[in-house]
Amino acid sequence: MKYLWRLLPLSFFLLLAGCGQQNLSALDPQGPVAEMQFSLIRLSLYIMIFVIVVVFAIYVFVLIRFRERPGDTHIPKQVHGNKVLEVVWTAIPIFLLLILAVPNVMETFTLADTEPTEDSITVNVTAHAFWWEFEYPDYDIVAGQDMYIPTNTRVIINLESSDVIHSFWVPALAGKQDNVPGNVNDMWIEAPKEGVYLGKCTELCGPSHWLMDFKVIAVETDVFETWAANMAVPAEEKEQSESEVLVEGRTLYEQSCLQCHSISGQGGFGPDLTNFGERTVVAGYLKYEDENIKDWIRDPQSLKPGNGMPAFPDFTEDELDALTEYLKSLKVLEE
Ligand code: HEC
Ligand SMILES: [Cu+2]
Repeated sequence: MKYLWRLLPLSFFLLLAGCGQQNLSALDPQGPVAEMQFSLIRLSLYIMIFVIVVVFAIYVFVLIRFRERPGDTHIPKQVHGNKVLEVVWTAIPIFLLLILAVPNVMETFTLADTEPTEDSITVNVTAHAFWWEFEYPDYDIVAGQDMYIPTNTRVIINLESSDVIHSFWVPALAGKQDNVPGNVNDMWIEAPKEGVYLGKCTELCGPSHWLMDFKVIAVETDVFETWAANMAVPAEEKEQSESEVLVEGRTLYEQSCLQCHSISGQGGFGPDLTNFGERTVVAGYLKYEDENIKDWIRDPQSLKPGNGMPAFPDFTEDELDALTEYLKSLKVLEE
């Protein structure tokens, strides 16, 4: 047990050292929005520490200096109504609150400014129980689960919901904001470097709320432009593989899945799968493995209770293999 403690800093370090991946922590802020918010957190923390230290110091001093000694009989001098004291302990909190208020008010205006600029892009984020849809109005495309954005670009985000209240949170990039049905909330983010920024729904929205994960993937501007252009290619203009498995997979897909899952189309009841072959997880959280894709198709409800996809228990193993191969072949960036 004694030695286990020594491992603690190490495990903490390993936890933080996910390569190129920004974890679910607001304490390692990335980009202007998160940095501003973190600096406000820090400022209030410093003020609170200052207040606690001063109050406790006075408390301990008074405890010792004015304690009752054996044989004490006289009553200490009464200072009730002392004007100087009253003014001092009113002025100090006012002063501290001013230090807090000025940067807070100033930065709130900067953070609330979601006017699109010449270089900004806009993403309409719709939350569904229990997945995320990202619509890029300037590019006329829709993506599921992975939100690609260009680095060092102001990204204006409009938050909507198709069912209940959800909340959009990418801790490394910005504080959370709610997706409220029938209402649009907006915010902006900017990612300073390439990488994957983990995101989560943070409003209890149903039985699989805790599995409602997504990713913001920041890439260089030219990669983003390629991604967006390829996402926009209509399905019928895409080169289709002649491979027997893929043809079978595509046929099954068109029969059973296309009604909900668009490929190079404008959204559907379920996540767009145009670039499913480039996901790193299945349904937001399952490891990206053939077995998991097949398990998901067979019985999505046992993996994510209450989600909108029906079970497909009747596919044969071969059919599932073909579907899985086809799904994995859906790519827009790599070949
Ligand atoms: C009735 C509509 C519907 C049908 C039909 C349907 N799905 Fe789904 N599917 C969904 C919904 C909704 C989700 C999102 C589930 C969640 O994560 O909450 C989903 C999620 C998925 C995912 C995970 C997507 C991701 O981005 O990780 C895969 C893979 C998938 N479906 C494959 C299929 C396949 C293959 C078929 C056909 C055999 C199919 N689906 C048929 C509604 C449907
Ligand atoms: Cu949610």
